[in-house]
Amino acid sequence: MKILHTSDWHIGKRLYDRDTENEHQQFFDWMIETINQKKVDLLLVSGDIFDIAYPSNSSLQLYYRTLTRIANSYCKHVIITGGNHDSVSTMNAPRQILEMLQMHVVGGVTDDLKDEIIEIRNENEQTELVVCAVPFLRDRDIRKSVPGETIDEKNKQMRDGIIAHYQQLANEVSLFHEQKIPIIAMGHLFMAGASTSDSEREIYIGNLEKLTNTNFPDIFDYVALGHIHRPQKIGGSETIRYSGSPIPLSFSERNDTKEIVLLDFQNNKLQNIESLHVPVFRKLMQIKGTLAKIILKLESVAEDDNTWYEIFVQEKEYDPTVIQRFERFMDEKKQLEILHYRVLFESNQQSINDLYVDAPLLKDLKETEVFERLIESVKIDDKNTIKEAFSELLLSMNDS
Ligand SMILES: [Mn+2]
Repeated sequence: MKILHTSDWHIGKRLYDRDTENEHQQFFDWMIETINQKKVDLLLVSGDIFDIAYPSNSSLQLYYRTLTRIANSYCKHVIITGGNHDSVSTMNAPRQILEMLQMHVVGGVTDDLKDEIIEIRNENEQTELVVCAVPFLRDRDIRKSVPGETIDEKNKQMRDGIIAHYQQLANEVSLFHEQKIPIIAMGHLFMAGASTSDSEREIYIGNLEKLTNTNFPDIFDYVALGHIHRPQKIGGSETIRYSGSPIPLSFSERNDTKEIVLLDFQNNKLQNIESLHVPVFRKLMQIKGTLAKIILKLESVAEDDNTWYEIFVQEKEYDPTVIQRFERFMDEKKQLEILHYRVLFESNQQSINDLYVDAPLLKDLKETEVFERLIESVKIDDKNTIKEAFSELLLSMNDS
């Protein structure tokens, strides 16, 4: 039995003002081709299907079109879990229709743990594999909040709650394990030592109490993780992995190799794990330097170049003509896809222009960055407590 592990599609993601629909479409084309070529039986998607809780109609259309194409491919089973970006109700809405296509959706935790246990059966109705499809675990799913507790206590309880959840599932499926049926767990969470990029919501990552490999019961043959956008193994283990996002979701991921993970089970044993590199559908490039250097570099770009650029012009001395000259250059080179640029001067000129060129746009800042700027500008004794309270509020907002 061949299984494909992917996560963090983030359908509907925008990079600055561009949507990534073309890139997603090209990824899905490639993935379905790969499914047929490699004869994949089961597809696992570990959370963050959509970038936002209430996706646009065109995002939903792309999702359903892709699922329909998968239903008509070699792959006969699909398991999808909700991530922290996904709304439980959006994910669960088409659940019953998708069940008819052998597609299982676990949008969020329910009262019944068995909803997370999915048996994959062969033509003879024998269970060949069991998947513990754990969605993103929200605070309210696993923890009772107590007034007055500190964020450290809260984090520790969250971590203990996550560990207990996996342990309960392991107990539930232990009979299958005794019958030597392989068991896979899914998860959408942050593990200690994971290397992050700019595009995950960091609130969860701020937790002091982190999960490690030994927190997973050892009856799981493989743990298919989502949430972190760089593909990686955790704690040197081959079988506890993040597949990462299939397309770069921020310029900080511009040099990462994206992948999906192919598992091969033979005679109830995991025989082979292979990471398949996703082709680069859209190159992202960041250029930093003086205006002269940047123009020189962009001058030599090929006519049919479709790279998306992020540009930082850095000059030593203040010169108001730099912006004008750069904008004129961009006017002449309209085919260049410059998504974002900023002009910075090293010398500290005290002029109104300075404020203009140096201030980042509000839309380019994250909520925490805006709050931190505010906190740094006022006199408060205990800034850390205020920042923690803010993170906590954000967390509960994003959880709802
Ligand atoms: Mn994600």
